[in-house]
Amino acid sequence: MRAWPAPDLPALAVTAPPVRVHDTSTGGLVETRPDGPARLYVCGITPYDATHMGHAATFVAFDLLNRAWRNAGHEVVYVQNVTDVDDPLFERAAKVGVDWRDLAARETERLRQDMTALRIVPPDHFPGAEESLDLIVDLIRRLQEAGTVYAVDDDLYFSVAADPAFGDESGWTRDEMLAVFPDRGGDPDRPGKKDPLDCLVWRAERPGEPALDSVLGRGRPGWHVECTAMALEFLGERFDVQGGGIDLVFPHHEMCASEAQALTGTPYAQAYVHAGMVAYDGEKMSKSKGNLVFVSTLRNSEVDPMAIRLALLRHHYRSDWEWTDDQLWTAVDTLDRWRRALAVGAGAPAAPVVDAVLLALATDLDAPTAVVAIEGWVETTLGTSGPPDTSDPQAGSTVRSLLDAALGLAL
Ligand code: 5CA
Ligand code: ZN
Repeated sequence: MRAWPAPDLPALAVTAPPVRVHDTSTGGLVETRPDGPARLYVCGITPYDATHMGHAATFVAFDLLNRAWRNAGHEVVYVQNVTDVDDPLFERAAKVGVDWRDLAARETERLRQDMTALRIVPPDHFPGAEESLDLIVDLIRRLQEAGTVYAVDDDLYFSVAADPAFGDESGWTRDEMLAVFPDRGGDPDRPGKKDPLDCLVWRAERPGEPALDSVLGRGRPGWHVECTAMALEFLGERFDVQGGGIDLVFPHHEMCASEAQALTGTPYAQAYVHAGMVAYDGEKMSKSKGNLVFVSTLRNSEVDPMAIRLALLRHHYRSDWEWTDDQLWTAVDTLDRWRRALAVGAGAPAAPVVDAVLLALATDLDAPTAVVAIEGWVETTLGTSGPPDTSDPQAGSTVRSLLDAALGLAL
């Protein structure tokens, strides 16, 4: 699919440090060491509703990674998928009486506009599952040939026993996995399965359900194998970072990793990076619960998208936090001060703040620490407590470029 227009990325005069991120599978910080272009896959939306603050927070987090890599001198190949063949989309389309393809197209277009407004660097590949059907089916057939897939009635399951490393991505015990599997799309109790944790890779057509034509017959792929196929196709084996929200640690990323590992014998990704969950009204913001704040609603109320972005950046991407509207209004006031400081032209010395911001972002994408460093420069430049410091004649333009290149804030 078509992605969205790229924002300008100002070049910085200094090179940022190597990027370290928290890897779920090892439980600690790892340095990314891209061999050639840095390769990133982020699990994108299931397009049945508009982009909410939780999605936006996750996409901003991986946008910080993309920018940190670029500022460290790497090229980046970024893939973000659109899950346009899956149950929640079909269910919503049936409920509201619209064609599922029309619903997916409408919400994907809204995402493009939201991502453009938030200055998210677009993916180089933005594949939908339906348009990728051939390569997904091809992967299922290769899994079949490798003896890792079996049939239950007319459906096909991936056998987790085929992967000795199953469980390594999440580090979860079987009991922990079994406890959440039914609520996260799994069917542990289906008769005929070899292991309750095996996951569906092909669902044969059922009366009244959408189905696609393929060499496997009429039906549709399972969710996990869609992402595995798209990631391997566009990034190859052992790509640098698999990203997404922490709700995807199990089963989604575990199953993706297992399918790839069973087939290729090599790890799927080098690091698994997960963003915390944004809540609203006391619960995880989710389309199924309906407790949502949409980016598009705020955009349509003339809210400055840079204030939305700053409100998100004030939270570390790995923390779970709750959205409240006052955070947005605080961000509007903060940006007003920042713009006043930038308008001075000269300002407090820029070099230390450049170093502090780039180091914070290279250290597990620590945007809150970067924001504090900017605040310090703004207050010194404006002279909030003492005389204004305008000793660096280039400070305004240097900090403006830094904000844009590293944090995606174009002021
Ligand atoms: N289409 C699948 C991934 S292949 C999916 O999870 N879609 S989604 O629309 O539910 O979520 C899109 C992305 O936003 C995923 O990376 C998901 O982990 C993340 N996400 C969903 N809800 C939240 C939330 N409340 N807070 C933070 N991130 C979230
Ligand atoms: Zn995914």
